Amino acid sequence: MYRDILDKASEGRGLSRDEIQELLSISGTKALGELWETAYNVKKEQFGDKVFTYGFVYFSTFCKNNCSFCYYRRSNSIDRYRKTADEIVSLSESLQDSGVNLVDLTMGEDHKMHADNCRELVDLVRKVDSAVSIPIMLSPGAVDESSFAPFRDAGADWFACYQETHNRKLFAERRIEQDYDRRFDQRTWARKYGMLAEDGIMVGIGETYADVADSIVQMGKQGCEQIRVMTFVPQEGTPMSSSVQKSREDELKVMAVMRLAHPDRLIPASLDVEGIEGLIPRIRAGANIVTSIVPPHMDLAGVAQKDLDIDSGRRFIDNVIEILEAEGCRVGSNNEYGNLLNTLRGRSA
Ligand code: SAM
Ligand code: MD0
Ligand code: SF4
Repeated sequence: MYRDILDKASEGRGLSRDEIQELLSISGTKALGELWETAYNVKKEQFGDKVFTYGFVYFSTFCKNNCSFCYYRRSNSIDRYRKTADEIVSLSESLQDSGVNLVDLTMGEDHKMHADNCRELVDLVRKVDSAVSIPIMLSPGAVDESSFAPFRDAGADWFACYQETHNRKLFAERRIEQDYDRRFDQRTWARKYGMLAEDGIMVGIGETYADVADSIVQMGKQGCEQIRVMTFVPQEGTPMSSSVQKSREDELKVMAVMRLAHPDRLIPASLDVEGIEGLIPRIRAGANIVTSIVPPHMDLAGVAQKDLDIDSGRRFIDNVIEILEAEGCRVGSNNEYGNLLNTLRGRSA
């Protein structure tokens, strides 16, 4: 019975793989409401009313890969950009000034940045790190193990690389011509060299509840400090352009079950799926981080939603804070975020 499983989770007794799958299969307004409420309470016990905010700088949209779900896949003939180091530094500074707790430097798998053992990328991280005092997350795709120590030394605190699914067959269909194990190892390597790591999955790419349950279990085992789920948003010009986007409920359900299975992990509410409209439902389902905060009028794109809510400023920090406060949340300070990272580091040491 789902009620017993929810009670078990709220008492902090952990969840088995089968219990995770059972929770993923629940439906109906009453049961879903109970699921979200339990997840929200567990989040509150762990993190109180605090929510942290991450600024997003998608600095190069060039990519050598051909993921079937992604707008930026190499076969899509779109306009692309690559920001200069100076531009990226000043974007990061203005994000810091605006009050976000972290800057996420994200790119497509851009040949130029990956060349020569990621020399340019390491330089870039070093420059951003000397310009800002908030933590840095790096999301560069899959790189060689030899790049991790240089990333860490240059000042990257976090490394994000999402498996999307832990079903190897589905991975092969979606992340075309990419190596499952190499992608999985990115997060192991990041942690081995002293960085924090983020894993993530997508819903709506052909997965079953059994696949999602496996992912949630594997995310627990790998130990990444931050874990996420995002709904796949169909993209023009891609093989999945006419797929149907799953409902918000699907993502919220997975998010809540992640929170119950792994109470102490950071879980983002991404503004990149539904824009600002999607924020509060995700917070109510147990998220404690807001990601994909993008400054307006800087010609920066999102990933799943390349322009939704960006130039209107609706996806910028002031608006996010106002909405969170109206919900009774408090935006955590940089000091509090720094303390949280120290705790996470201590836990994985
Ligand atoms: N290129 C790097 C990589 O793939 O790891 C880093 C950035 S990539 C654009 C970040 C993530 O965006 C992907 O791992 C995927 O989870 C998500 N994403 C890409 N296209 C998406 C879409 N159409 N809908 C939802 N999420 C998407
Ligand atoms: C987000 N668009 O947080 C960003 C992206 C990459 N580390 C994160 C998927 O939604
Ligand atoms: Fe490239 Fe990342 Fe998009 Fe895949 S998800 S095509 S690696 S930008």
